[in-house]
Amino acid sequence: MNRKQGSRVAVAAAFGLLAGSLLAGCSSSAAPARPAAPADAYAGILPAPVSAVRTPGKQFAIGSGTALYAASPAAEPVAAYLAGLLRPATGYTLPVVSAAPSGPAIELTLSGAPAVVGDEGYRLSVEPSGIVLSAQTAAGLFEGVQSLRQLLPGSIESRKAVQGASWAVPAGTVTDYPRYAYRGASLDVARHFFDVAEVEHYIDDVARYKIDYLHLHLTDDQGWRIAIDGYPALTGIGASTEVGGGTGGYYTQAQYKEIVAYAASRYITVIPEIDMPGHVNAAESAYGDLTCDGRATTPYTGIDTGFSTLCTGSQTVKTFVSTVLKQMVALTPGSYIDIGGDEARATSATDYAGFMTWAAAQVRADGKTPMGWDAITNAQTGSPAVAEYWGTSDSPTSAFKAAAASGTKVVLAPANHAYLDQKYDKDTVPGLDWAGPVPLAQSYEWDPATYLAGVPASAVYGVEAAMWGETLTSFADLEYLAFPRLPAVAELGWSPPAAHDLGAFEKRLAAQAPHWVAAGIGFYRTPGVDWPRG
Ligand code: TNX
Repeated sequence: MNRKQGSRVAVAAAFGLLAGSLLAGCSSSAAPARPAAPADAYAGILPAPVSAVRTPGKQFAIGSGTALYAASPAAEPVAAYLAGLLRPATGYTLPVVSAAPSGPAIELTLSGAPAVVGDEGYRLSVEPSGIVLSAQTAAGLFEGVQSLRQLLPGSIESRKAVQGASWAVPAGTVTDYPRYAYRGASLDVARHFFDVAEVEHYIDDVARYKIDYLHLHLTDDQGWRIAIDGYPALTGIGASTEVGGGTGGYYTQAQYKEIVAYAASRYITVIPEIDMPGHVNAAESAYGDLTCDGRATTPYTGIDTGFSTLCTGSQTVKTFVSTVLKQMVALTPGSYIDIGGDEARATSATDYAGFMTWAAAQVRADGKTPMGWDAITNAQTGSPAVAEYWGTSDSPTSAFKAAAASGTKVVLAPANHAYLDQKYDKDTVPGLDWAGPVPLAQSYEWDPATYLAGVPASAVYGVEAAMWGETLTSFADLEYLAFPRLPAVAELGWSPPAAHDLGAFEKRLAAQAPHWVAAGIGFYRTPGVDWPRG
């Protein structure tokens, strides 16, 4: 409708109306509507932007003479990143320059963006004469680049030159900024290990959808994945296996720093999670004095939870935990250290509260903010703190509500919506199903602001798409479970509530598919989306 009329309407809103009328028109039909990708590239930007207005009939074509103009030194890394995205498929030189070029250019600038875009937003303006991407920070420019790449044909993602393609960007303007400051993706590298290259690959995957935190679940019963000076057996023994009995693995501290730096180059902050006082069998298989009977446990390769506990009252345990936390603090430029705290069924409630209160204080004493699963609200974590809700009901405990009311920030990862490790439907493999199955629509159809009864919208810090690793035996498994549900959770974190519309979202997804195919991202062709062939 808006496409034909060329009306200057915010595409996100107009698209919602279009989808609504289509669905209404089909309501008597047995077959569900299968939304095709939007013909207007601006309606295909995912997460849906705050405002996207196409200028009909005009475009800017990236060509062999196009330069990438970084108008300030702070814009240079993002311009270089953009060049890295565009050069392989186009085969063009696309020089990054620091002086205004006389010819056609894509300009990245830290001046001129409206104040409303804030720390992570951007304005993208495409005219026949050139493209100007403006923001107040390099992070905002980076998010704008993610939108810009989506306006190009999917083949832009090819890592080999594509002959005979046209690299036209339709003209228009996007003004965009996030709904929530926290848009997380978690990755469990403990149940199955993913090496540095795989983690970096996943960082690139999630960065496309404007995720800004990577929560790395580094330790669990089945594996301890980070080297800690002074405790060599953590990696010697604790890292030597994984679910199913594979060889496991771990990151040296140098490798971990590499992951953190790589994430930072994508404006993503890594949050390390050292899970305690439960989920510690791997550590206890390496150091028997972490248990109360002093005996090392047997390495564990199954998928049960809740059976292990640190001997919370022991000085040996406290020395161990404070050493680990101090080293993680030193490896972490970000604000948060996650101390886990979930499923501590082998720890008494009193021991749990005392121990997690102490662990949170360790983190805070080293200048970081403690984060943990929702049960940490049973301890006195102090303020600020972040509690991540993973339950499947909308009724948190009174301790959780009290914490949220008194300043604890809430990250929402309700398992029946945001757990990417759950099966899509009963027949899909891999995946667990204790909170599922979680079909695409279920991962999208909830509102973080109103989800939890008794938790004010003002306490909601954001959302997280959680990826547990029990059933992940390869990187392909990881992408299969993440796509297309990760974009659903990412959109809840970024897009304004007014843009929320399942039919329009499914069209945006269909528009992503050619990019995924060209980039080699595996995905599940969920029913309900008119996935293009190929
Ligand atoms: C529950 S979510 C867990 C994890 C499992 C996950 C599997 C949470 C805080 N604990 O230990 O891996 O379910 O879906």
